[in-house]
Formats: sequence, C-alpha cells, structure tokens
Amino acid sequence: IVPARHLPGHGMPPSDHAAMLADVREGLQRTPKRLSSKYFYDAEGSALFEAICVQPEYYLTGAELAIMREHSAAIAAVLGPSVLLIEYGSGSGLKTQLLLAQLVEPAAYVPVEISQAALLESVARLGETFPQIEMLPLCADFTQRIIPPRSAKPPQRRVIYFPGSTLGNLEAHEALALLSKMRDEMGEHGAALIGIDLKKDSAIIEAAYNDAAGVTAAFTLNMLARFNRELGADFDLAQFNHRARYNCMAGRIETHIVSRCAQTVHIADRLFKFAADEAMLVEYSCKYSLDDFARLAARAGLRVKSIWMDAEQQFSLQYLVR
Ligand code: AVI
Repeated sequence: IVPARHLPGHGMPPSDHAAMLADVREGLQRTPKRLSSKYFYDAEGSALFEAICVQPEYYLTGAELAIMREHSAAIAAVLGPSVLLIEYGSGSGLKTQLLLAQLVEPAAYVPVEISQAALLESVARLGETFPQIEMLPLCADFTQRIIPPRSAKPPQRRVIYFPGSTLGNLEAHEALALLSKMRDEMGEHGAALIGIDLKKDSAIIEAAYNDAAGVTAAFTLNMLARFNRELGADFDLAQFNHRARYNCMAGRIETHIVSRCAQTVHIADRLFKFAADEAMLVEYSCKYSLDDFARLAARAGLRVKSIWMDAEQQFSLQYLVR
C-alpha cells in the first residue's frame, strides 16, 4: 500500500500564479518537456472539456451515462442505506443525479472540488433537485487527505465516487497511491465506485482524442493560451499542434503539444527554445482491461466486488471494497 505522500504535486491551487510559473518553468526545462494536465482546466478549458464530452467520437461520457441509466438502481442496492457519498470532483451533472436519485436514505453527499465556483454551482443545482439530501461541499484537492464533514444523520458507511475515467489521467504509480488513499478514507466497511475506461480497438480510442470538429485540439492548445493569459507568456498557438496517439504497449493515449517549427517562447523573464517537431507531453489517458484494473486495485489492498458495463463493453464502473 502506497502512502498518500507519494501522490503527484497537486497540492497547490492551480490558480496560484507563482506556483504555476515555477511548475511550468520546471516542466519546460526538462528533457523531454512536460506539463501537468491539471493546467487544462481553467474556465475556458473546463467549457471545452464539456464540449468534448458531447462529441460523437468521445464515447466515454455516453457509455458511462448508459451504465448509470441502466444500472443505478442495482448500484444503489449494492451500496445500501445511509451512505455518506463522497465524490472526488464536483458533482459532474447527470451521472451524480442518477446515482443520488436511487440511493436509499443517504446520510449526506460530499463533493470534493478544488474550484470553489464549480463546487458551489454544482451543490446549488443538486440541492434544488434533492432537497432531502444533506449537501456538505468540501473545497479541497482530492489527491490530498480528505476528512469528510460530520453529517446530521449518522452514516452506515462511506462510499467514494470517482466517475469519468479521471483515474486514467494518472500514471500507474499515482493511480496506485490514490487508490491506497481511498482505501484509508473509506474506512473498514466503506467502498469506492470508480469509472474506468476499457481497452478496445485502438482506432476507436484514438478517434475519441482526435475528434473531427477539433474540440480536443482546442482543449489541448488552450493550455498554452492559459499561460499567455495568466503568466504573460507569448506562445503563438498557430505554431503548435495537438497530437494524441494510442501507445498499445503502455495501454494509454499520450497527448503531446508539438512545435511546428524551431521557435523561442518567453515566459516572464525566461526564454524557452523549441526545436521543429519537438513534442511536449501534456496528458496520459490510461485504458485498462478488467484484469489490469483488478491487479492495480489488489496492489492498493482493494478487491473488485462488482463491475457494471455498457452494452458495448466500452466503459466500466468498478465497485471496490477492502
Ligand atoms: C478528464 N479525463 C478523463 C479526460 C480523458 O479522457 O482523459 C480528459 C480529456 N482529455 C482529452 N479529452 C478528454
């Protein structure tokens, strides 16, 4: 079991200008250059991500929603009554609603989200739909230790809900550390419910990260636009490309930002040189087989007790216990 201190450096809020500047500089000094995918999600990036979720090629959201539409009653039955539902990330809309609608007298709902605006907005929305459920929003980084607030109704167990295949954006050792942290936080009789994208024909996966409308490309390059806006950098977006390829051996989409020419970029008082075709890693999206994921969970001291999948078996919702 990996201690939580080995989780990646998500400790500072991405809005922290000085920390972001230091982090970006450090990433651009590396060979090969590397930037954290957490910088995708400013207001613009979050809106672009919402747009990705409705692109026809991006099957993940539709498949996970289909699972919730088909199985949320069965899932709620397995979770049992008086659950304290802790969601990593702010209630991501419809999936959370489908689950909350089926839960049997839940003790409370605790969304954990680093962006206060996103957190308050989701709780206001969910609070209207579910006035009978106590909402206990927690503005925090879910990769750090979470201490859930006390609910008015005593919970029978804690269930950590982590939908959307976000675990796939972590490298194996980071995913292991997060699962181990979940194990600690769920308590002895707790559980986790995690959305995991499955391995499949690589053409289907690659298409999902290279949609024809170019929304994913805009999402990727928005990271550079964000650095221009927030750090006063001078990235010329027309001189960079989005590239997402499936690495079969590693079982993951690897997204790079590729420099179209030899060029120099200024960030604050520093210069960074890019060679023509130089690729900068910005995101992994890991895909798992059912066996891969069961093995990873076991290394974190967790057991896969149930799995729900969509009809085409593209996506899975995994129910884990200690
Ligand atoms: C948030 N996460 C699960 C998305 C994914 O599929 O890896 C982010 C994303 N990146 C490009 N398209 C979507």
